[in-house]
Parts: sequence; C-alpha cells; structure tokens
Amino acid sequence: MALPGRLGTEALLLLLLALQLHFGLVVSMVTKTNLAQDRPEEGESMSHERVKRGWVWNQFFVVEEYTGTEPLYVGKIHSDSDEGDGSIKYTISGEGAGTIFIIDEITGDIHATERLDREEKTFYTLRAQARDRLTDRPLEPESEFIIKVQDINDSEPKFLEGPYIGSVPELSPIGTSVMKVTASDADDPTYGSSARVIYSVLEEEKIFTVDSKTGIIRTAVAELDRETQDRYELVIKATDMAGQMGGLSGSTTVTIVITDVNDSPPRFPQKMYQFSVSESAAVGTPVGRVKAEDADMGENTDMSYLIKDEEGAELFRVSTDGDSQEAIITVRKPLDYENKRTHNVVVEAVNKHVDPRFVDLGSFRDQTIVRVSVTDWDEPPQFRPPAAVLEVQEDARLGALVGVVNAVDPDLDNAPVRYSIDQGTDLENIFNIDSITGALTLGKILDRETAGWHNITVQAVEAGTILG
Ligand SMILES: [Ca+2]
Ligand SMILES: [Ca+2]
Ligand SMILES: [Ca+2]
Ligand SMILES: [Ca+2]
Repeated sequence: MALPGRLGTEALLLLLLALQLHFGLVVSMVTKTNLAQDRPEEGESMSHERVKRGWVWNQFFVVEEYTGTEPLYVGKIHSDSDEGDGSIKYTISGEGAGTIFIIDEITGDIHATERLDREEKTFYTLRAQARDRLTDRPLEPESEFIIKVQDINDSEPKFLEGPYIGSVPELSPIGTSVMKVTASDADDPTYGSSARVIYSVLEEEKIFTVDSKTGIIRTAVAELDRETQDRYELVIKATDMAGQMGGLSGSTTVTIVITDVNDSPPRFPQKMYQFSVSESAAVGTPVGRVKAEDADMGENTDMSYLIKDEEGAELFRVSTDGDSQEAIITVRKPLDYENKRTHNVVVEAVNKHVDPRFVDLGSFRDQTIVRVSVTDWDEPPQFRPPAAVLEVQEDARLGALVGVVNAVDPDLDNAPVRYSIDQGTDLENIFNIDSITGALTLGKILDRETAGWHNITVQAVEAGTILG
C-alpha cells in the first residue's frame, strides 16, 4: 500500500476509517501524549478540518526526558494481513533501532529504552518491515517513519552575550532607549510556550524599564544625574512560558554607564584671591594661578578665562593651562610700586563648550577678584636730568663751581645719594665733586686750546652702598 503521508486529505480520512479493517501495513502513531493532544474534543466528530490540521501518519512522538523505570511506549506498527497468530515478524532499522528503540517482533510495539533529549536530537528516521516468520518474505514494502522527540520545558532562558554594558547621557528624556538584551531558550519554539520568553527588571526598576517582549531597556526617569551616580547595575530576568506560573527563568546583570553632558557651570571656590609680585618683574612673569571648579568631566570642563576690567587687562594677561584648566595670570606691562600698590583684577571663567539645551540651568560663567599686591624693589638713584652740558670759562680759577648734578632715589624711603667722578673719564683729575651736594668744581686750570670738551661720568649711589 501507499503510505498515508503521500495521499491527499480526502484519501487520508478514508484511511483513518480503514484502520479498523486491518488494511495494509499501518504505522499507527499512538503515543499517550499525542493522543491527548489530538483527540477530538467531546462532541466533536472526525472531520476534514481535523485532518487538515496535520495528522501526520508516518510520525511517532516520544516525550523527552522521560524518567520512568519501564521502557517508554512509542507506538505500534501493524500489517493488515496480521491475523494475530504470530506468523508475522516486525522489524525496524535505522537511527537508534535496536539500541534506543526496540520492537516487539510479534505485536509491533515500539519502546524507547533511553531517556531522550530533544535539545540534542529532535527526531530519528527509521524503517519498518513486516515479514512472514517462516519464509522471511516481506509482506509489505519497507516503509520509512520518523520518531519525533516531543519537547518539554526543561531549558531555562539564558543570556549568552554578556557582559552587557550600555550607556545613556544624563538628563535624557523618559523612554530613551539604552540597549537591548536577548535571552535564548533551547526548547522548541514551534510548540507551546516553552521557548516564549518575556523580560522584566529585578533591580533598579524605578530607574529603567525593559520591554517585556523585545528586551529593549529604556530610561524610566528624566533626572539621571551623572554627577550624583554615574553607573547602574540592573538585573534583567527572562522567563519562559510567556511569564506564566511554572515558567523557568534566567537573569543577567546589565551595567548602564551614565555619560556626561555640560550641565554644571564653572564656579570659583573663592570670591577673592591674593597674590603679590615685585615691581621689578619682567613682562610675562607669572603672578599666580586660580581655578574655577566644574563638576562635569572631559571637554565639559574646558575653560576660557578673561580679564573683565580695563586697567587689569592693560597690566595683566590671563591664559588657560590646557591640562589643569587653571587660569595663569602674568604681567603684561611693567608695574610700579610707587604708582599703584594694589590691583583688583576681575577674572571671568566661562565653559568653552556650552550646550544650548542646558543654558536655562544658569550662567555658565563666573567671576572672581584677583588682588595683586606690587612689592617694592630697591631701585638705584636716577639723575634728573639724565645728562647735562655744563659750561665753564677757561680762565676760571681753581675751585670754581662748574655746575651741580642731581640724582634722587625713586624708592619711597628716598635714601640719601652720594656722588663721585668715574676716574677713568677724568684721568688728569681736572674736576672734583662734592659727594653730598653734587657740586662740580675745578681741580686744575683749563686750557681751551688743549681741550674744548671734557666728557666725564658722575656716579650716584645710595648712601651706605659699597661700590664694587
Ligand atoms: Ca526541552
Ligand atoms: Ca524553556
Ligand atoms: Ca561644565
Ligand atoms: Ca554633567
């Protein structure tokens, strides 16, 4: 006979009825599970519809992970020429025949002797044969059949792709997608709900949600603040049986890193800073450093500094140390203690990369006062005027006054000045000078015909200074 699997649906129904008439070699798929599943409902008659649902005639079903001590009944093969007198010998061959699956030669009953695991092998292909016990002549053509291993829910969902690390910027709106997790379930996805997984959040469920179907993790609050907490450890659970009671579950930890946005303005910790610098300091000499604090990180703390007051900007320069983000204040113009001893320089800090989304959080700039005290430096006496041309008659007598030079100490203590002539410029000692008054007098008679000009150098030092 032709196997029922190769027949159309009309013929299948006929064959089902013919079963009772011992018609041909019938591989009758009878397992307890299968019967329970496919038995018509109470009051429901066998119909074309039922057949169309896929009553597969050349398949047996055997439930996996059977733990009974007796071999598990799989089904029965049967020939229509079997008159129950034991003259027919049934045999099977193929995958697992004689080891996993054994057949009763007389009844055609097949049993499984081992526990099967669908997750390891989902079906076995075998062949059935009915022979005359005496002549060994085949009574039917050999027919192939399949033993399908039927799933039970014995595999829990597993997260296989960890570690799971995602990130989301602070202050993101509620519902911002962070990342997606997926759990795998080794059970049969086409049968029941054994592999139907839903997701839930076990920890930090107030802060994040997970879509129960897709596994997409989203923010549940809008106030995530990196400056308060910069990472969260979520526990995500996956449960099979679509989350129903008795489902199996697995969980994983997901780390979510909160990334920075520029929501913290720069702030000087002090309203005023004090430095001092000598009036002798050269242009470019550093006066001091100040720093505005910024709770953000990375480029959100990048700072520009400016001097806001006019006088301060004329005398000082401010630049930014790129590594520390400190302000470096340097001398821009020579300072003068005698002119002004204290400068109040207004320094402003401003974030370089202001995010327009957060400007309403407040001003991203701050000011402080840098008070610079100029310290005195002991300056040498200065001649006023710095050079002089003095005239004298050639017939002037010895000791006659040629002129008076004048030098003063520019320092506040205004030390007394002492004068002397540089001997190298007056080798013949023609001139004398009064060390206290600066009065130059003639030490020799002059002769205009010998020398019309005398260039001499007068030194002035503060009293008490030892000349080198
Ligand atoms: Ca399973
Ligand atoms: Ca499962
Ligand atoms: Ca900032
Ligand atoms: Ca921030």
